Amino acid sequence: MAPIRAIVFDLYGTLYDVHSVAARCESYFPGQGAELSRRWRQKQLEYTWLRSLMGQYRDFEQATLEALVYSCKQLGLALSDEQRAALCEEYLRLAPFPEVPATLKTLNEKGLRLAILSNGSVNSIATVVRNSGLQAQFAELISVDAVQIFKPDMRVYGLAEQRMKLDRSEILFVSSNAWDATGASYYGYRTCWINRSGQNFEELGRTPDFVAEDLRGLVGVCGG
Ligand code: 2OP
Repeated sequence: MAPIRAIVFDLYGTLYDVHSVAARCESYFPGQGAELSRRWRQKQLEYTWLRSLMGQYRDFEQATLEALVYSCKQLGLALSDEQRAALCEEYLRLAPFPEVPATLKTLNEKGLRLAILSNGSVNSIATVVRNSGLQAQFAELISVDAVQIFKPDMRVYGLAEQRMKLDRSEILFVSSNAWDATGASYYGYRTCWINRSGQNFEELGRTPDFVAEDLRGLVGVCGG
């Protein structure tokens, strides 16, 4: 088994808390913030999968906007243009989970190269990472824009191997999205599923090589 030389992270839900937008949702729609945030995230993912299957790629920012409009209509919430712009802007200011900054620093100090591979657009990924001050932690920021199709298409996972100039056997892929970890596993990466909320894994024919409650578990996985 080749030693792990790089860790490639999913972004939304893995490094950054997508539900950090719930507070702004709640300020606009009191009592509906958490539900809107939950439905918005689920519809956003559904739209990425559907657009990939239809061959109708639009970037993640567009999918995020369309999912917000749908979710507000579904909940009967009157979304103004200003609110729509402000909520989508929140997606560019997501908060990293508490343990992320220190753990990324530790992993870098261990000599591992770190990267992000995300459905996000080139602009979204760079903006989220810059807004959280973590840009120095990553050797590569990799967007599906390069292949114009979303995860879990195999062409997406191949981008990390290409950009990192490593063999897939040398890369650990990390995601809190079990379907994403499954796709990476089928591509040939070793995978770590970040299971923050005690969920069960997907029934899609693969299981993760490692499971951790948060990123701190990676330190042990990579020779703690
Ligand atoms: C990401 O690609 C899957 O949305 C998740 O960051």
